[in-house]
Amino acid sequence: MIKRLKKLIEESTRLAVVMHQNPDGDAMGSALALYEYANDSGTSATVISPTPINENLLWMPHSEHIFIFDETLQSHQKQLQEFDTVVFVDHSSDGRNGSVSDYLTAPTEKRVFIDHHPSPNLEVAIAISEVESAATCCVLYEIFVALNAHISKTMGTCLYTGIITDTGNFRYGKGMAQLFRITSELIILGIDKEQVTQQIYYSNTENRLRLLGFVLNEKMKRVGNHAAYITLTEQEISSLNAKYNDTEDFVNYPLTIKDVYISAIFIEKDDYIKISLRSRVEFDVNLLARNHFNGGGHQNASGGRFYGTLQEATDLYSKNII
Ligand SMILES: [Mn+2]
Repeated sequence: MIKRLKKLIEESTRLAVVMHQNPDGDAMGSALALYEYANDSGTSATVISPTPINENLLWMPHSEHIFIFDETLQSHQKQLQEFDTVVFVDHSSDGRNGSVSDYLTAPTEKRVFIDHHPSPNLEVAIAISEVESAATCCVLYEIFVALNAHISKTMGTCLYTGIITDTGNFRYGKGMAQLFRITSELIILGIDKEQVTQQIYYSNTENRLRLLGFVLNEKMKRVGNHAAYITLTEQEISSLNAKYNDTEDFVNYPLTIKDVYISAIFIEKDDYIKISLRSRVEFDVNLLARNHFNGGGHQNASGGRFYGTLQEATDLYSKNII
């Protein structure tokens, strides 16, 4: 399978590496490392993002070359038809890359996904799905090793970023033995671990921190003894001079309360409510997202959308977690 992947990349003249919407460190890390690998192999690769990149990830190597797809531009729609081969990274289900899939014309035989999410349903010729891995970056690292590829320091930095962001800096996730082994190998490679940590964990803006203070004080509610949730409107966010992206990771704060095991954040957008769900026990928030919130993800981290009012969304959540 991995040899077929290598052949597919080498035979491609225009390779698209597609990330999911609101790409996180793992999507960016795997896409940008693969970008460097492909270009080093003589294949012209382009990383495609369905939405703008969160500012706190723009320091990542090669991120200045990412193609931010805008569906409203016909020239962008046309550009997607130029790619003969596609690799989807860090997602493998329909709808996760917005409308990018709708405009790509590369045939199924030239499509690949590299992922670690359960229940893949994208139609591809090569499906690399490792649900026991903590990050897509771990899956990709093993692929590079199997291919005997040269892993540069910048590729290592990209992969390490995915590793720490998908595990909350080594706190949660599957495949921990693999994760620590790969981390050790990346450190031996000479990556600047400290630089990545600084960029990811010491990059708050003052406005984001003040928004967090407001959210924890005023907007966090408990459900029973073991769950909590946060609601927020875009108006509240902008009234504190913050941005939607500033809310990333807020959903994890209620989980740090001693007895809280399930957490959610509901953010009212123009025409729907964006939901992120987290748990730190057996409780499966992937199923919760799939069954009630038009989404999915992992057992302990998932997300979705709700078409209705904030009140209806939080009622549905409260009803289904107890
Ligand atoms: Mn991931």
